[in-house]
Amino acid sequence: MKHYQRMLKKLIGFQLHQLCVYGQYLNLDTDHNGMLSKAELSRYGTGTLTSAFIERVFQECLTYDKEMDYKTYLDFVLAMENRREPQALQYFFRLLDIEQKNYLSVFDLNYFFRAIQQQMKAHDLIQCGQGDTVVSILIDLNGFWTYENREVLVADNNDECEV
Ligand SMILES: [Ca+2]
Repeated sequence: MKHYQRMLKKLIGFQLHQLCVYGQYLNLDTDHNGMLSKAELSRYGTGTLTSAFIERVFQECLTYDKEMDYKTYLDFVLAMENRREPQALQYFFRLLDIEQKNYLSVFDLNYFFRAIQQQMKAHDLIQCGQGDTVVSILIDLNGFWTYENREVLVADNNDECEV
């Protein structure tokens, strides 16, 4: 019985999540044409994805007249929400490997890092409330790994709390 309840809870949670994802899609589609443009997708989440990354999504993923349909959006959301899963990492690797060499070169890393650099100002660093973490990641290898481990711990806790 408990097993059945847990399954039902999971199924309801999954369907609620699907509804949420579709609701987000409709919210992002501000011109109501049923598709997402680059500008519309750039408002995804906290609206802080770099234009360099959004550009790569539209270059590599299936689009129609440079607009994204719900199926492509769903693949994008699944990857974004499951960044630790091999399938998601393959999705991102395809986007990060700009010249399709099957490895990430300094050129690829610089391309994405520059975009972060260009978008971050001293004011952002102070206002974001995570300035110390950002500085630690950028200047100290130990800081980077500490942050990485913190993320894993938070994700593990979230797994246990999920519906
Ligand atoms: Ca639209």
